[in-house]
Amino acid sequence: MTQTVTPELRQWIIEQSTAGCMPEAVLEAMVKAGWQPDVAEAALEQTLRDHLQKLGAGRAAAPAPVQAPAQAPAQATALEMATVRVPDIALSGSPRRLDAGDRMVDVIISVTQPRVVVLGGLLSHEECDGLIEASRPRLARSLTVQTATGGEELNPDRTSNGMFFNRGESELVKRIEARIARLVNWPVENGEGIQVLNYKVGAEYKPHYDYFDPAEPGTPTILKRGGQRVGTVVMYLNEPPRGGGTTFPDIGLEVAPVRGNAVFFSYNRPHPGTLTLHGGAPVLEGEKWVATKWMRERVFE
Ligand code: PD2
Ligand code: ZN
Repeated sequence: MTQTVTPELRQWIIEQSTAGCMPEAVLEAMVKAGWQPDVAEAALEQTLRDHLQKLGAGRAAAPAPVQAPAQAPAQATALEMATVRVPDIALSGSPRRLDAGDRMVDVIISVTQPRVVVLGGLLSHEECDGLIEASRPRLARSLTVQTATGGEELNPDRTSNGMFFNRGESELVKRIEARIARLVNWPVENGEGIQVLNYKVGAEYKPHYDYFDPAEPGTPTILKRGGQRVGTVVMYLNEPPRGGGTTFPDIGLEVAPVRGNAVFFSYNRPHPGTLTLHGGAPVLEGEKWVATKWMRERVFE
């Protein structure tokens, strides 16, 4: 049976990709809809390649019908070109423990869609206390990057106090940054400075995405420095007796704040389809201290 790729299918592929769907998901949907896998892959490949070329060169691509699977081209495929690399933890073979260079870290939970990994013992108790004490005198009511202008603003959804360390500003900060970089396979230079947050009873961080919203007018200014955020590590520095978990509403996951543990998650595009909506649940008793490390696509100066 020969299947011919129609202009409507090409249009649909472009719409899905523009809406933030991953090429793999578009391919899966095509196969489910009855397209032969090799025809679907060739159609996707050709359509994305033409579309990327059109965007890049500003000229229209000739709508050539796609036939049999093409010979694998020597250069990067359009699928590869459309795939963004993000920080990730080497979990093939389901290791229980990971070598973070100067310390072994436990894998407590790992989720693939979205990529979320809960790590046990990323920090020692002494390191947690060291971050808290170094940050305490510098705490101020948390600001959030204001995507409307690229500046910073008080955010009512985030009722914590916080501060940023400069990257590499102390031996402790340097050691933790090197450990995270090795674990998530992402350069230290692409990381923002570690942020420490302190939540009192009732304080919370309502569900949000950590990437910058492309629809906001201030986002292009923010992205000039290192590009998009593509990964987050939230480290728990203490244990509130009740409340204060990190929630992922899209996947029904709540990570308990356990001293020294951390949750890592990544997002390959600034889109809710990444399922990385997450929040800090209200602290019900005691206080909560966390340190957050955000990773950018490129060097963050
Ligand atoms: O403190 C948390 O659990 C939390 C939750 C969501 C921190 C962040 N986001 C963050 O720092 O981005
Ligand atoms: Zn967040």
